[in-house]
Amino acid sequence: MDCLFCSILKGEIPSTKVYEDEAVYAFRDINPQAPTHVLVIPKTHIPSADAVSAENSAAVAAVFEAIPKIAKLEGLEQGYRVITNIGEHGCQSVKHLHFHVLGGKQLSETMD
Ligand code: DGP
Repeated sequence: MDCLFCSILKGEIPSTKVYEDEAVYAFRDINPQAPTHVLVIPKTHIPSADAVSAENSAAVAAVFEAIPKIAKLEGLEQGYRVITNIGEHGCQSVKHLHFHVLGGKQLSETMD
């Protein structure tokens, strides 16, 4: 399977690690949209949030357990935003479930 984020997990493509545990990897987005822009991914390949099921949702829980730790590491005490894009209309470009953690400034009120 040809997956960019699986290649990052294998170390075949370099990334700037922010956090890692047995189930989760977090690294800096190559094209940051805010002072902090971290991508948080499960180590298991799930194509998108639309493919989450009872069989794989533990990986998603692990991501959301990691996010507050990452926010603390990044000094996001004033708040932050977590986004996942799904499919064409959602502008998902990498087909490996990932959550954008954005912060470090006052974010806009719009989400479209
Ligand atoms: P999305 O559009 O939601 O699928 O987000 C994919 C993100 O992945 C996008 O913000 C840019 C980022 N990205 C793409 N290629 C790379 C890469 O090779 N390294 C890193 N660190 N980020 C990447």
